[in-house]
Amino acid sequence: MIPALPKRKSWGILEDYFQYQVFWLHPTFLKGVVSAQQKLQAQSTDIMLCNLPKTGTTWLKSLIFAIVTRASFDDSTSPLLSKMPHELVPFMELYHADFPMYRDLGVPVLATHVPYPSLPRSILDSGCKIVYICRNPKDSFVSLYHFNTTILTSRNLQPLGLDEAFEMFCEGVSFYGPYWDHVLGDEEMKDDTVLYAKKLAEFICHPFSSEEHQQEVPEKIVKMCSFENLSNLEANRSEKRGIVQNKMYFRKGKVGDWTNCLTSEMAERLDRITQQKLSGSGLSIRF
Ligand code: PAP
Repeated sequence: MIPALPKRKSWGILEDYFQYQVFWLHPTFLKGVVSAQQKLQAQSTDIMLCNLPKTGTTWLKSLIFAIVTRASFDDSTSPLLSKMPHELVPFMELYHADFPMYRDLGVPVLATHVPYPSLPRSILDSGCKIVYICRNPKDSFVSLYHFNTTILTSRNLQPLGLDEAFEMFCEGVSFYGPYWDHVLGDEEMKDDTVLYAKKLAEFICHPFSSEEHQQEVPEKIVKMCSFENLSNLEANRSEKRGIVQNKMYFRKGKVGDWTNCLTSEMAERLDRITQQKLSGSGLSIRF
């Protein structure tokens, strides 16, 4: 099937992107997506975390893992203190292609970058909870650009220049892009993380009790999962998964870092595209 799909040069990695359904992917991920679409056996108790790359996967994985496992672990015993969140919450496209029932540590949380309309039918039929996180396109683009550049440089490959990567992103050609076809929601989580952690816990059927509120359990979880805490842990600073160093998932963790990378012309162009693409949808993204 893959050779028949529309193809574009990718952001500098050797493999091209192929357009499957609406989004662009490297063949390795594409095979995993198709296989998960065919084989995944979702359970009604599963919690699916869906989002575009570089929009908050690591942060949300850590928060959801901490919320769901808080009866067994607290902020001094959590596996999050010694393992990278990506090790604790498996990625559907990589793990569930071959192990459709796999749940790491028995925790029913899975993550995927597949957009909603392309999720495996079994997820939609199971009635499981789906949590979607989104981040403004300028910071998402800049984060993806830095990640891509770091990986390619570490492998002595030539990364795509900023202007060319930006052009492709605007055209919708990026890892799991187009960005605009994928997103919904906005970025309140950064402003009041404790409030949104409480809402999240309620939504995934793990609400905090009044006793837990008194003991400030939500606050402790948010602190444990903060960029400042996670990025300083040994497991996230020095370990590696395949060719990717864990510390690459913890760059700055800030809203608005795009100002250090994009010209005002580029920013205006991306804002314009976002406004056009989302107009009439009822969705809004804060610029
Ligand atoms: P992924 O989709 O490839 O797993 P993802 O975790 O979504 O990546 O994105 C990484 C971004 O989240 C980085 O943003 P930056 O490049 O703009 O700095 C990273 O710093 C940020 N990040 C990682 N962990 C946290 C956290 N606990 N809190 C806030 N931001 C975080």
